[in-house]
Amino acid sequence: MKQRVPLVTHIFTADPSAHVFNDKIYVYPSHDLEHDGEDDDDGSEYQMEDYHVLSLDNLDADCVDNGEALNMKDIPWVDKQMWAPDCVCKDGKYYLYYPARDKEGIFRIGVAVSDSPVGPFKAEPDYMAGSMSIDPCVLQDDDGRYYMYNGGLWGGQLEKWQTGSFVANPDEIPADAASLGPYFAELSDDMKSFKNPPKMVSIVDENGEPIKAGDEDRRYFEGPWMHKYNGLYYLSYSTGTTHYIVYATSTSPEGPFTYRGRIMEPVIGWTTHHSIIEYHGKWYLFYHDCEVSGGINHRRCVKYTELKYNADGTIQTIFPYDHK
Ligand code: FUB
Repeated sequence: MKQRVPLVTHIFTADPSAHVFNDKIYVYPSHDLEHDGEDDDDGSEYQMEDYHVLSLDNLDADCVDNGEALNMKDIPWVDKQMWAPDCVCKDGKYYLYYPARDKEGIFRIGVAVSDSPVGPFKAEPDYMAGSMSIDPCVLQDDDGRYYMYNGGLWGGQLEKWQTGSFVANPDEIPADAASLGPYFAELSDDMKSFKNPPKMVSIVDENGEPIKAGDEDRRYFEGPWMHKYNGLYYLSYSTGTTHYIVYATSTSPEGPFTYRGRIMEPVIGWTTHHSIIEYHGKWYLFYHDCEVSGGINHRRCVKYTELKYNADGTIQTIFPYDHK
């Protein structure tokens, strides 16, 4: 597979969560559906209904679409919008975590289980108790614990949960107030519930001051990913309105995370969403853009490129179209 070209083009795919299971690469993307509807700030254009798992035997192999792995028609609590998923393995079982709107229009996180990394996945009948918002990603830590990070502003409804309950029309957060972070929760042993209610992690600057809500180049918007490098926890995420992928680090999975810099400059299309994996001693960033569709925001394609660290653990910024 070449870098910086779509993994597949027979369907539109976005929000790639990549993992290495049994020495193969598996990518869990959203499946963008084609339609002619308008875009809005609520993300109504993202009308996904199912998931397909992509796989690569190695980085020279063709990418395989393993077919439909889960469809919303088989999930009693889901009304619409199966957005960015993630998958982890525990004791030979694969757990697919996905956000979707419930029958009241509120985003929740569901879980579905399979004996195979490519599914089919069987969904639990209800969403995870205490879950809210979008974009789950799960880290399997070195000690065998599993942590979920999730949340997204605007269409992802993160700002609607500031009181602990869902508020349909919250006041705007002042620009000089601390920005919201993603939620963090440890998963229970059954992988289908949280050990404790999710709590927000804090992202701070080099002086330990919270990144402000008005700091749109650095504040958290959506699409969290968590990986570890040399024992440090790297929380990376999209800044949404400014279209960067940036990162912050901590010695603890719960943070606080200190902002460190930019991983990728904007891609073609409004959203930017990624994951990071190590494969055979090198590091790779999986991401999406709208180059193939000519900038149609809900017709995205998943790509990957190499990611490089500096000796001090900082990440070199990627310019997504510089190879051309
Ligand atoms: O794909 C729908 C939404 O767009 C995702 O949940 C966000 O991260 C953004 O990529």
